[in-house]
Amino acid sequence: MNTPLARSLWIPIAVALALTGGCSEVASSGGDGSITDLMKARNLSEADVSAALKTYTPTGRHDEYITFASGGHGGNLIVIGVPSMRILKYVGVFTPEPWQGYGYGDQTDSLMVQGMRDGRQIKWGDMHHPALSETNAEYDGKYIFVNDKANPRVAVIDLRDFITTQIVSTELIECDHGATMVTPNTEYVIESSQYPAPLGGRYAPIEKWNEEYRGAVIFWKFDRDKGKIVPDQSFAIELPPYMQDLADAGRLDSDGWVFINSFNTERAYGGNLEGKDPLEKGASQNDMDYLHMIDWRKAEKVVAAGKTKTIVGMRVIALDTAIAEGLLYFVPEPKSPHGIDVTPDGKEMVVGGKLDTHCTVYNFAMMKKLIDAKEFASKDPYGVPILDFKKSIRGQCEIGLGPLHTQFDNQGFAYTSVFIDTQIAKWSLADLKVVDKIDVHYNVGHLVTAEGDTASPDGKYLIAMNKWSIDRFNKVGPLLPQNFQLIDLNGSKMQLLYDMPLPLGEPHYAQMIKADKLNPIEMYTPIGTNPLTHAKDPAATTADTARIERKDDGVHVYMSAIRSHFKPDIIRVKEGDRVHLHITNVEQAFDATHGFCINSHNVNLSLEPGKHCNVTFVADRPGVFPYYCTEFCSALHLEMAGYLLVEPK
Ligand code: K7E
Ligand code: CUA
Repeated sequence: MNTPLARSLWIPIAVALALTGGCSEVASSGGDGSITDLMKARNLSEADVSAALKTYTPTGRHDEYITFASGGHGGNLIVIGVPSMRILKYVGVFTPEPWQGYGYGDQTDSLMVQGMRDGRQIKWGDMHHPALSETNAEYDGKYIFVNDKANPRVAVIDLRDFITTQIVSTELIECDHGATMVTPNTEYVIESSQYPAPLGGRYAPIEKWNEEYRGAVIFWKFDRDKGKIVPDQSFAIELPPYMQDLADAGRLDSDGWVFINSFNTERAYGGNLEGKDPLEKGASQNDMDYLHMIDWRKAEKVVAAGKTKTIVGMRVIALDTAIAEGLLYFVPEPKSPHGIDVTPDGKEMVVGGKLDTHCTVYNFAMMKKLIDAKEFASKDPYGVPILDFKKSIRGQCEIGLGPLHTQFDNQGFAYTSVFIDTQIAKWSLADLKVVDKIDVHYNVGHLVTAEGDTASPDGKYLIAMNKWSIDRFNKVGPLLPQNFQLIDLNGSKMQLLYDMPLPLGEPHYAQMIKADKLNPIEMYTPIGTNPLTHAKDPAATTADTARIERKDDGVHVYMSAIRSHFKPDIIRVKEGDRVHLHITNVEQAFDATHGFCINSHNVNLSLEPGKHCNVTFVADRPGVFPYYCTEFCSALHLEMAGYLLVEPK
């Protein structure tokens, strides 16, 4: 079954070759001519102009939707306006982000510490799946969660100010992928593993795969009032050593359940240098893998009854217990599938075939009936009950080569990304028939539609998140940007509107929310607010209380910032002193942000209006160190500076 994968490489290359003959440049604008002259001068068709009119957003106008896209290897979250496709922000999450001072001061350093794995600082993340917080299975615009697949971690971003406020990680698992997804009222943030390993970071020989290696799904308890994940109230369920893949939470009819698909139920682990089949061959033998169904409400009760063991601080329901308590069921799914997406009404689950040309539509009521009647077709080697495939599905839709992820609109249509065909397929959920297809460029992974994974999708817009861009943009060397393609869903035929290069990582997934559901603050109040607590910092300063105090633990500098000075603008310390800077931006004018940096000390802060930052460092080198404001805040911005004087011992 390696042909489709091989073809995935060939098709874009063939397309590229076909295109190399044609010139795809657009001439420069033809001065003040009429529209027709402009079209001619720039070599634009009517379809081009219609696409431009649908995305062009004049200065001062705002976008209707906001997309939160994963930043992939960049480890940061990207905020994009739709339909203009203007980038509005990168939110620092797993990777230091200098402009926001993220990772260059005490508060954000503490987040980097939360994100350590086994005591080691991790300097990057592989972000895959952002998930907006939900109330009654609708985006509520309050929080967004993201995962790091490589160093399994989950982060919480507060949408009051679009900053990361927490990172959690458990050594229980070594890699995640079914993350992050939320339950319909954000009771839990889901993180399930991908590559099995002995739970808890132990060593076991890989030949002990079947006995010692395991997967797990973690239910991170979210406390909405505090805006924090509570690790002590979280729990995990042990899973067989298959490669669990994507996850989605049931809603409405299927509320209380979580669905996770899987591949490598063959339990292959490679060994191609040791005379065995390569991993991907071993993992593609079976015609069926298993869709996991997990009853998380029942699991909560099992946890409350104390039927757990604790591994590296995490309460874990053992696989045997999960089976005995009726928490875990399997349904066959063809064949090394990829996406799993619950339909808006929560009645059905769509699974993308990946190595199979169909999307399979599972019916929750049918599956639940089999479970309630204890009617099982067989068991897996660990004793997990398996439902009958035919009795669990309503049907299949023939999609094309390499169907992956599915999103929905408000007209009863599903949209599936088709990786190998590099297309988006629009199909009817009611009669399981494709009604339209559109080419994308190239090798689409996820796609996102407006509120497309909630109980009431909006339709309107779709973004194809393409892995390859080949010939779409000017050449920039061998590493090319990703390509987000905006597609209009308003007509009966899908229309390609816009290509947006993204040059910082492979974004994978995104969420698209109605912009007016977001209600971000304009500045921090009261003055001196610490963004991590959203309360006034004990060390907050005003211009009147700015001062320098020598204490047992070092020199404390209480500093205010306002256009166009820092107070104090001279700091005198002795070589070897520990310096604690407590800086408050006392401005209350929208967008009056100051920056603060000191050379050679890795100190760089962003001080938005009302914000308070703390930063600690040792003045271990005698010398004269200018500090200055890094935001061009005023006519006297260049004068907004001062000196750190470190006197030799
Ligand atoms: Cu398909 Cu990580 Cu969601 Cu990428 S995964 S595409
Ligand atoms: Cu403050 Cu420049």
